[in-house]
Amino acid sequence: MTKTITADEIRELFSQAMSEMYQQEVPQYGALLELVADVNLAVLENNPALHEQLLNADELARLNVERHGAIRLGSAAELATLRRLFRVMGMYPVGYYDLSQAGVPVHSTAFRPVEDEALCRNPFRVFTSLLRLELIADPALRKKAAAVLAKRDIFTPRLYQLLDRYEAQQQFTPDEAKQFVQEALETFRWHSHATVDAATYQALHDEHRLIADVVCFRGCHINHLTPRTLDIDRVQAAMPEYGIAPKAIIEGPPRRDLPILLRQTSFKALEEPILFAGEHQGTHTARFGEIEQRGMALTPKGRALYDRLLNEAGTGKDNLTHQLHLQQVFSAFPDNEMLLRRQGLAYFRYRLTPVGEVHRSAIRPGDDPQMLIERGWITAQPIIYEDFLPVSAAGIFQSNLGDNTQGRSHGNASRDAFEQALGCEVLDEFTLYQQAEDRSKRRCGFL
Ligand code: OOG
Ligand code: NI
Repeated sequence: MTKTITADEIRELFSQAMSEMYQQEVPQYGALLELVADVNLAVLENNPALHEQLLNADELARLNVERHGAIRLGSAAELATLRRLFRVMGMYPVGYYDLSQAGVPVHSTAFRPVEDEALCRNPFRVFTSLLRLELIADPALRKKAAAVLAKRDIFTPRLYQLLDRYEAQQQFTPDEAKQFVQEALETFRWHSHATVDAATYQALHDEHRLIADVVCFRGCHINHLTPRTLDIDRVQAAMPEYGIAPKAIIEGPPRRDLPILLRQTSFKALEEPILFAGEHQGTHTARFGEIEQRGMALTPKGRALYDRLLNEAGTGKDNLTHQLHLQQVFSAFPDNEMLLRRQGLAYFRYRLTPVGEVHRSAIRPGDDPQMLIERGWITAQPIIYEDFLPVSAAGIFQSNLGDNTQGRSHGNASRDAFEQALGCEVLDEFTLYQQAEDRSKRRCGFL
């Protein structure tokens, strides 16, 4: 029998290869990785309780391999092939994000693993956006962009062969997997030669910087990679020391005892030399670095409260004022595990304690988990949020598009069109978290 390799293993190889490539391409990302590792180590040293909690929740092992990336695609066909590519690595599209509300002419999903074990091993995610050509106002420019995109193929011929082979066999040999990782990497690589002349680039750029970024290159270069930190405020404060200029404001909820959802910040995109068709020299800014701190996943009820408070808080100009204001507004969001649980605001994963194991047969479907916790038979751990936030994503996009791109609010989501391009429906994040919680309840015996 030939040896095979699992989707988890291929994802791990790919995520590692991608990180190495990006460190070569954007050395500041390497500096950021060092800073994040230093801060994470210090946090764990100073906070044995957190160390213990992460260890028990199987969160510690994945911390150092954990990252997400982002790409922007130009056509439905590209998105459909990316879906095939990510499937090989056990990554499926979760969620629909409409960025047009923030004046960014794309809509997006996140490809990520969905099963507990896969997430625990390596939760590599790729935020994947599709350009919406129909939002280009000038019809001539729209046609031009479509024509340029129609001429490119962002995948290598060998990659298509490998995808066909994978789909026929439903598996790869280790050697095929190695080839697959190499070929897939080509799609995400940076190309300093633009495929258009300077005038076309400028026209697309003037319509929206993002359109030039998507349309004018041979591939869908990875535009950032994001390690996970345990203390984003500390990383943000230390960035200048490491020669990195952070964006003004940390996106997402404020600092809390029990972190919720996702907090993010980034450093500004680099200005990189490019060569236009016709050999004119120019520059392009697209690629940057980002960090994130993840907290617990919220139920629809918790999320509605988050969205309401975030909206109420608005955005501030400097981080300190903004964070203080956020903290005031978010005092309405319980920061206590029992309240979060009892009010049904967040998802939890339940586990039997050794004592609980002994009493397993006495636990009945419908038992109140709070009672079981108080007896010391089960523990509840928050389920970590594995997804993204549209308002934060818009803030990250904006910070790299120059501060003068104000929201042109097209504001019309087009989920059907996105799913048609993708070739399937996106999975619903809330359903996935609910299923994870329910599985854990069933294992304990009270569901
Ligand atoms: C994606 C921006 C969104 C995040 O983490 O929310 C994002 C992009 O700039 O292509 O990466
Ligand atoms: Ni990101």
